[in-house]
Amino acid sequence: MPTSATPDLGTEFLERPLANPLMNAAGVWCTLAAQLDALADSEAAAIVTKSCTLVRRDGNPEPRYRALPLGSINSMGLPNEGYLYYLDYAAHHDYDHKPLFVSVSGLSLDDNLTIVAALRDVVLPALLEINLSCPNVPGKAQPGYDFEAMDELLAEVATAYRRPFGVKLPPYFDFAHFDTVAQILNRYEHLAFITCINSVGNALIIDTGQESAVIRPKDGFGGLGGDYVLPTALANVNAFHRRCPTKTIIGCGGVRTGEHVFQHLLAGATLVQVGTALYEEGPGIFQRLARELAELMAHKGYRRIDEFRGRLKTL
Ligand code: RRO
Repeated sequence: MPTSATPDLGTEFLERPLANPLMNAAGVWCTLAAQLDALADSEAAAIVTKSCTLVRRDGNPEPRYRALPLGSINSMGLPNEGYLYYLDYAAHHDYDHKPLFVSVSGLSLDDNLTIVAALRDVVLPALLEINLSCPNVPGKAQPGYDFEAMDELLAEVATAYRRPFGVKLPPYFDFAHFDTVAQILNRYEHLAFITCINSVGNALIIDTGQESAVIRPKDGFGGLGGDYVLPTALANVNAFHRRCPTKTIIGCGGVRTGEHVFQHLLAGATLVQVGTALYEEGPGIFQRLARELAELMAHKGYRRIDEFRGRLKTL
């Protein structure tokens, strides 16, 4: 029954209560300490850092990000300050205020294991998100599309880390791939959360007037985000929600309005990340999304998220 009372946006992530389900997507507004501080000061209930490598990287040549009428294309190429910078940030973060995820995207298995061991040894409440899906490093395939490599990486990380961690997956487009990946993920008890999806990799946007690609790296090939990817993101969230009932799903992809947040939650997400729209609008977006989500829930008569999370109807 519709009610005018303000809905409660509170949720829980790995047993920790959060004020709302919103956070940034790794890579957006999170490369430098000042950006992460701005997220800490925003209405986002959690924060994730830019994916880090063993050593600092400038990333790919510019232009490497382009806003589009329906989203964005990027080929940033993992520009980051190196993992020690993010460990130092994590050491000074106020975890009572909000959780901090550290995204790790080493360029090899050994690099990943070095970073993971360092994160384990500093013994912070930071949450590890292993990025299996960067589409933009020339000459490097995504582990998320090489199932054997993914399994080996997860086995090594799970053994080395011995604490709950999560993975950031690329989008999949076939039920056979959903099944295979879910089977691999379900083998690892410490794998506690799954973030779906990274950008839709290696798209090509063409400027007709210029007869040209719109970003410089990789002859214009880059990862799509924004409106273009919402249905793919929802499908992946729901596919892994169905197949991995003991894992927590974080939705990412195409979130620009409170309604999009609602759809991710309905598909089975517990937290919802914002990428392209945060890039375009800045950290003030979290207040707007929280307000729009609350308005939609009030209109539908929902008082709490757990009244509808994961309850997508099918026909
Ligand atoms: O830095 C990037 O080019 C990048 C990364 Br690591 C990623 O995971 N996803 C993306 O769209 N861009």
